Amino acid sequence: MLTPRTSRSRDIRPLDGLWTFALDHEAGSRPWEAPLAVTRQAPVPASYNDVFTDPGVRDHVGVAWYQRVIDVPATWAGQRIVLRVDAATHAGTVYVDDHRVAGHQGGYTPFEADVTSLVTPGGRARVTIAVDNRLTSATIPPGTVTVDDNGRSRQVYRHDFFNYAGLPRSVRLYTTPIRHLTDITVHTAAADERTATVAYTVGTSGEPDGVAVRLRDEAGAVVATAQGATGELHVARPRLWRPGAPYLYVLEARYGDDGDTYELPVGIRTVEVRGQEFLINGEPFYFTGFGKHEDSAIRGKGHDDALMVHDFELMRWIGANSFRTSHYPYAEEWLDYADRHGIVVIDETAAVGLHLNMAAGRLGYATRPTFSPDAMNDATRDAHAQAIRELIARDKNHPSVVMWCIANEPASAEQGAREYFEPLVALTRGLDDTRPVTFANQGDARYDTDRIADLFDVVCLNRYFGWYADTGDLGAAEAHLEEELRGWAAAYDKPIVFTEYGVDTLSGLHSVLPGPWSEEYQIDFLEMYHRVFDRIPAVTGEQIWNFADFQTTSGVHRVDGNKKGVFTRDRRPKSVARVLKERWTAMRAARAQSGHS
Ligand code: GCB
Repeated sequence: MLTPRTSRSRDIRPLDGLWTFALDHEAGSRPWEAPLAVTRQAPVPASYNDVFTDPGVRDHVGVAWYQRVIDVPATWAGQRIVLRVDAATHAGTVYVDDHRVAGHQGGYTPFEADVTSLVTPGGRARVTIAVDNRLTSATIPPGTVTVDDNGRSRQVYRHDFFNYAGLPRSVRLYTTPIRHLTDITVHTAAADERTATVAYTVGTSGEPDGVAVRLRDEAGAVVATAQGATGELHVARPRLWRPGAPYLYVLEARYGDDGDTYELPVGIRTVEVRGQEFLINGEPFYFTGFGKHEDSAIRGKGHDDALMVHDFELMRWIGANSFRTSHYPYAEEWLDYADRHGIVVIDETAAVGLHLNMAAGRLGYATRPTFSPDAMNDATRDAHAQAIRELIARDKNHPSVVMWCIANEPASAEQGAREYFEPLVALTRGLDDTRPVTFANQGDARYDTDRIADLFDVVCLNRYFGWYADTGDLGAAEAHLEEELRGWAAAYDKPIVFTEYGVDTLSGLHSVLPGPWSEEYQIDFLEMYHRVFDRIPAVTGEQIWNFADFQTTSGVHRVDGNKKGVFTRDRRPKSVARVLKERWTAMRAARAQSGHS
């Protein structure tokens, strides 16, 4: 799938701004057939939940409606016109005037509709989008909707971040020529320093004749050309895309002499797992950074370029070289920026919460099987497969993406986990055999009880010794962490990346005797983990949970959200930030000295 970009053959009209907004019960039947009453207006891109002061909006379960009138430029006559929604969380149905033009399930990947025959250049059209935030066992992430005694729907889900909904990313109208490019896939390989290969496949709307591609370097000079819908570009003396030192070529694809043109940024790099090493361009890479969220006050998961650039800036300041898109695919702007600035990304699907019995053994709960017909079932797996397909279709060409993470903390020690995951891993590899595949393992599934880790290339661990277990006892936590890590390192000849470890920390709470929630405890906790990591060579990465405090559902475990951030929700550093900056900056300097990126 090609992300909309302008070119000499393509134009874009953003549809961001204020849309008329109504909850389902306020909208009447068939709201797409007439103008909605302008009682509320909701901003796009933004989640709707925290924008208004009405708890009925914040806690709404079900469909909400967005509507606006669009002007179609007269200059677009003779072009193909496409309406694209970057994300409708979690399901979207789109109408142009009275016609339903698209329906999509999955809240974090884009979808689009060819509306050429429904709109008139120089005319107007009414666009209506229904957004449904309900999570069920047939959605990713999964959830359950219950109805309480008062007839009110309630949404249950098994992840802690708030179930923000709406249109959190851009909506756009764009054009292509009628005969147009539909897709581009590139795979890069660098045999040695003298030559690299960019293998490409270009999809076209009609017969694939008249396809030409050329590769330009950053100075604009053409370094390779080829003809045909598939082929190879050979680049002499390639400049590689490296973490911290990115280099981007531009692949320009043309379809017919005066036809469609599309420019795709291309980073030449390789990724490989060898034994317990993670190699980028053949060199060992050690991940430093964070699990993040798309999350901020008021706009919820709404994308904002200023906030994004600031987050990247804070990551650069602190010495992070990577992040994981926990727990869903982020807006494409994140990946474009990561490509441009040399930040490494572990790209995750929205498969979070596939676990009914988290910590049940430890807490003494009764358990019921996670992988069963009335919980995570065939419909869940079908939705999960679709989530993988759409993630890879969208993000396959980003050099910053070095690994697919297909789930966060599934019940991987439970019966049925292997049967559930085996086909999904095969699907992922079938779609992209150039990147390693992983999942983030949860503490109930140890090296001796996990049933699926061998299917994957990298062991990613989320651990909370010293917080949820051994609370306040860092001595015991250190022993338990080390014992478990050594177990994984001995059992699996694979790299281990720590994808979560962290403690809730109330910014401003200080203590001479560091206890949980204090800033001092966060420092002691992270330093303890780092001591252990440094003793175990199989550990090839540390991504702290979380980059910033973020909003969660309300409950007895959280006070206005999850406070495990190294930064507060408004991006102020907690004391630990300087400690991390020192460690990661020193690690970066040591790597640079040894010639590694
Ligand atoms: C986890 C989850 C993450 C939570 C975190 C926590 O294991 O993967 O989504 O936010 O723990 O803070 O409890």
